[in-house]
Amino acid sequence: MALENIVALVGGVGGAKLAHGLAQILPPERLTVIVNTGDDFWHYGLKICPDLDTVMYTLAGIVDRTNGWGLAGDTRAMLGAMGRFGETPWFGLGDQDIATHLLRSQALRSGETLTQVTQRLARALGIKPALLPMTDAEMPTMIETVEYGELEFQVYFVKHRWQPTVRAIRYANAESAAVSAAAATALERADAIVIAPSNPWLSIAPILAVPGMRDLLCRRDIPRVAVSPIIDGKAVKGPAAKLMSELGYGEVSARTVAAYYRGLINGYVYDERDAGQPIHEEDMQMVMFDTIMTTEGHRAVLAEKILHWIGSW
Ligand code: FO1
Repeated sequence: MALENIVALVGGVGGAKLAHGLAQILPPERLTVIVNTGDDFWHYGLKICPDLDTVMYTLAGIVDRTNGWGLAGDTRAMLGAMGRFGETPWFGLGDQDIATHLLRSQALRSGETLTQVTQRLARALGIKPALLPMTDAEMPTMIETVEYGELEFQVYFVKHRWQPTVRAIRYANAESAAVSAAAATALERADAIVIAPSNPWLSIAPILAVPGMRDLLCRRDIPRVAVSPIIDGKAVKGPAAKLMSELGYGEVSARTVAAYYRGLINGYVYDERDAGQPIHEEDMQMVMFDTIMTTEGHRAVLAEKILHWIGSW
């Protein structure tokens, strides 16, 4: 099957790596990356979009490779200066990173949509594939915790280092959000959907919660594949495994993630390190690859294998 147009659904660091792999092997006009914005928040008057920025900096080759987010070589002088006023900043805003937030906040305040300003910033950084927020509306992910009640996503994730016990997750304002026109057009033209190995509950579920998104994804019979973020019962990065236990999904495994995506995907990629626990799901094709993307080369190899596999269906 000829796969012209590919749409990737991605969250933060893991998602950015696969998006980068796809960007390395596809002509830019054939790739659209739709990014979770449930993690977005206003902080010191700035609109911060961590996942959009992580993907943008990764595709531009300027991301901090140690953290996987933020800018390489950035400094924290502004946060230091906050100390003079008695502030104890908990969110690591880099001095250069603030330029992105300032320009974005100004654009939003003057009436630009998040889609418009994201495309403008990405283009300025030399990014050629379309990089789109899942919606132009604010749809913040809210985390109901046992210890602190409901927390904004970044308060849970960064301030409390995702240690509180999660009882439930809510995608606030979802009822009045909509898929942006640009994302809807990309999905209508898509020949395949690739769901990155991002956290299913914190990164992918908010995208799926945008009204109309599931219909757009499932309207036509095209390959819709997800890559497991769980390898050998552990999350590659972040709280996915911890959340699975807390939300009562039972076994922490690649198999549980496949079951979670039931009804949405028709193909599933899990890691060959899980060969000992083969996965079978009705209406899902399965394949095992080496999914750990330690180098830029690995990202492209995984992206190539996925596209080659779904191209052979
Ligand atoms: N993650 C952290 O763990 N600590 C931080 O201080 C932090 C700052 C930060 C600043 C800008 C940005 O774009 C991302 C940042 N992140 C930070 C990452 C981010 O909060 C999370 O990784 C994602 O929201 C989860 O996908």
